[in-house]
Amino acid sequence: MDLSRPVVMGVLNVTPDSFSDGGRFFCKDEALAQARLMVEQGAAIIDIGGESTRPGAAPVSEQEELDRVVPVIEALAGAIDAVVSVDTSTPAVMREAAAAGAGMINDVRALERPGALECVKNTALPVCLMHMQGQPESMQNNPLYQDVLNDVYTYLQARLEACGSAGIAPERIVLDPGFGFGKTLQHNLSLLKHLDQFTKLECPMLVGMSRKSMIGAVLDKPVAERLHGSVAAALIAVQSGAAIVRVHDVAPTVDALKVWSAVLESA
Ligand code: 9MG
Repeated sequence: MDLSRPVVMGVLNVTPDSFSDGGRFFCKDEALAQARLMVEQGAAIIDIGGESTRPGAAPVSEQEELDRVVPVIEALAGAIDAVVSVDTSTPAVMREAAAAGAGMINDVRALERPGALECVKNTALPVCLMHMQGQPESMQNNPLYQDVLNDVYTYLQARLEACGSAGIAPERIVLDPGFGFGKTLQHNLSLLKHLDQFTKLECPMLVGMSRKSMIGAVLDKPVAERLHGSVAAALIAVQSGAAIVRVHDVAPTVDALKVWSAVLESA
């Protein structure tokens, strides 16, 4: 993956209960059409998830997750000019997704599930390790940190080390502070303000704030009215060193990044 310039990862939820699109892309054909559209709009990565990780979401069975994501990955891998990423924490799903052609693993639990480190080591794929405090069912019930920046940084550093010990080379790793995952508005804003600090970990950084409640809280707007705020947040993230921005609205984000790049490359 060429990350010499920031790239856009388009979100493709194949769940009936995701927070922002409410299962709009649950049906396979619609999911495929949406993925193709996002690639035409400039997405370099399509992130396919079969289990919602929104606050309060209940877990789904391994079989259900496999049934949702594997057919979509099979149909897309090799058929689109983008990397197909699988958003999962379940080793069996990682394995089957890799066999179906996925080119990246995005794990919001940073390979903490039993067997996940070993499984990823064997796939040889790049992997995103994200910070989350708690689990989606209850993570927004009073999240607490001593110092959010230091706590998240230390956690990611420890997971990077765990990957090294498990034989996963640092060149394969992408790190993500996990906006909205067990964090208050103040935690999220503070992480965004100091996001550049995470570049010291010397791995590409992935950031996802698209349509999240932190944008809603700042703007006092519902999910359907968070586009402009989400694009602003993505720009702040790339300005602070993010290599990948995970978004629902690919076209406006790609345009914003083009303007950002043009300015950066000007004399
Ligand atoms: C699956 N998912 C939802 N939000 C996310 C975020 O902010 N980062 C990553 N890596 N995955 C996310």
